[in-house]
Amino acid sequence: MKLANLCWLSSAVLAAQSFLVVANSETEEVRDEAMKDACPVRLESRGKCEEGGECPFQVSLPPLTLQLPKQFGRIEEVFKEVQNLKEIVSNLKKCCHDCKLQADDNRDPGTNGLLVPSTGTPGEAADNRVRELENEVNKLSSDLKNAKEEIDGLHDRLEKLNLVNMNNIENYVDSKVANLTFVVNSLDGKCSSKCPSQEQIQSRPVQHLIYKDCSDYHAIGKRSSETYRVTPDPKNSSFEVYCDMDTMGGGWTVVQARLDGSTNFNRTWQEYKVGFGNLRREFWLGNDKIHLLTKSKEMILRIDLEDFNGLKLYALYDQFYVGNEFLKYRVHIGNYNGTAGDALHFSKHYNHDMKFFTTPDRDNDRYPSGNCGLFYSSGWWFDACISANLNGKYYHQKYRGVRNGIFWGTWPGVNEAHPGGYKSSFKEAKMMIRPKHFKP
Ligand SMILES: *[C@@H]1O[C@H](CO)[C@@H](O)[C@H](O)[C@H]1NC(C)=O
Ligand SMILES: *[C@@H]1O[C@H](CO)[C@@H](O)[C@H](O)[C@H]1NC(C)=O
Ligand SMILES: *[C@@H]1O[C@H](CO)[C@@H](O)[C@H](O)[C@H]1NC(C)=O
Ligand SMILES: *[C@@H]1O[C@H](CO)[C@@H](O)[C@H](O)[C@H]1NC(C)=O
Ligand SMILES: [Ca+2]
Repeated sequence: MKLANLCWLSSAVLAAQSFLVVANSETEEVRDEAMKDACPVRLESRGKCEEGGECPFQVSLPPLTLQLPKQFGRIEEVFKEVQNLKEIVSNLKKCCHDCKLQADDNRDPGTNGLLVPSTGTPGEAADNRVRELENEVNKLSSDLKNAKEEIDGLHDRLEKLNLVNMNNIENYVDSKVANLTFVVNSLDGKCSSKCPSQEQIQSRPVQHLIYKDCSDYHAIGKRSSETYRVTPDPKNSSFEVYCDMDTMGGGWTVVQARLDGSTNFNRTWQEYKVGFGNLRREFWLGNDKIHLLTKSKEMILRIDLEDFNGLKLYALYDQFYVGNEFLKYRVHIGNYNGTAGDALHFSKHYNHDMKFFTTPDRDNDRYPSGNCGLFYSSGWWFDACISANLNGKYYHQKYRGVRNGIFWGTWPGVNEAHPGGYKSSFKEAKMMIRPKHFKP
């Protein structure tokens, strides 16, 4: 029974380790011949057990054949891999050793032969290596220098291109917009004069749901000077304007007014952009709005001035266009007509036509060593700097010092003033626009 147990035990242990065991664990009778194949453990007696001595029994265990699970097939691969790893590790070790020796060598050249294969002495080898490295570094740094020079060159060219192109583009866009405005307006005129049906439609009030400027209110019979809502660009916002329905047939959209000094005109770019002041008193309509108004129709400009002596004069310009903010609100001023003199085109050296807008915080003027807007505390289309400035400080009487008041360079008596003497100021100033093809 002991042996059967042994057999069962061994098979159980093996089975527990998930081995397939050929031996049969069910064997009970070891001596049973039929079972011999199943559990071929043999027990032979060689006599009787002596008391206190050894038992003359002999157990023969059969050779064991174990079927290993297929995962064990990998063992071979693993062995190979381990072998490889061992080799790599030993190479690394050797390398490390070499490195150490090399490092020692560099500190103390010529003490060791374990260097890179070389025909010369170890010291020479080190020198060669250093020289090689030096050469490489030199080559790299000269390459880098070349690259830097090339980049700098490209950068310069790019900057030049930028400047040239920006100026070209600005001029191009400016002239195109002016041209287009002109073409569209002349087409408008042709259509309304040649198509009676169109005229009929235009006489209907429904046609005037959108009022682009004050002349459209005039066209539907509005004759009182006051604020109206206009939409110069149907795709853009509408806003309030003050309409002058009295001067020279009316229909004027007022873009600037001075009459009592109640509004400060020493303002920032942003304030001139959106406009400021009180539409019924003193104000700047706003450069964005002036742009939209002068873009929607070809406009003329009228400037009315009155001094403290009661002298009233005007200037009329047959074109007035202000570019958008990207073009720094560059102004286009047409030909002059009127009584106040052409101060906007004063001379070759003082000419406000085609000038950018400048404010105390944004210098786009033609005066290289300073900001005209800051000097004259005003936002204006400065040259270098002024022959006219209607946004200057409001003085209630003559003043001395910097000529930073409202200024019109062709006003009677202006040139007789001494540099340090009194300067005349203005009681009222007004700028307003109306479509060129307006018919009262
Ligand atoms: C518009 O452009 C044409 C040429 O394309 C030119 O002849 C004409 O004078 C321009 N008109 C204006 C108002 O600039
Ligand atoms: C105008 O405003 C600027 C700041 O934008 C200021 O430095 C300057 O003193 C002002 N000028 C006057 C006359 O108030
Ligand atoms: C409206 O007009 C302003 C001023 O020119 C411009 O900055 C803005 O982009 C316009 N908006 C649209 C929707 O066209
Ligand atoms: C100037 O304006 C007056 C009045 O509107 C007009 O009679 C005259 O023809 C204009 N002169 C020129 C050169 O346009
Ligand atoms: Ca300047």
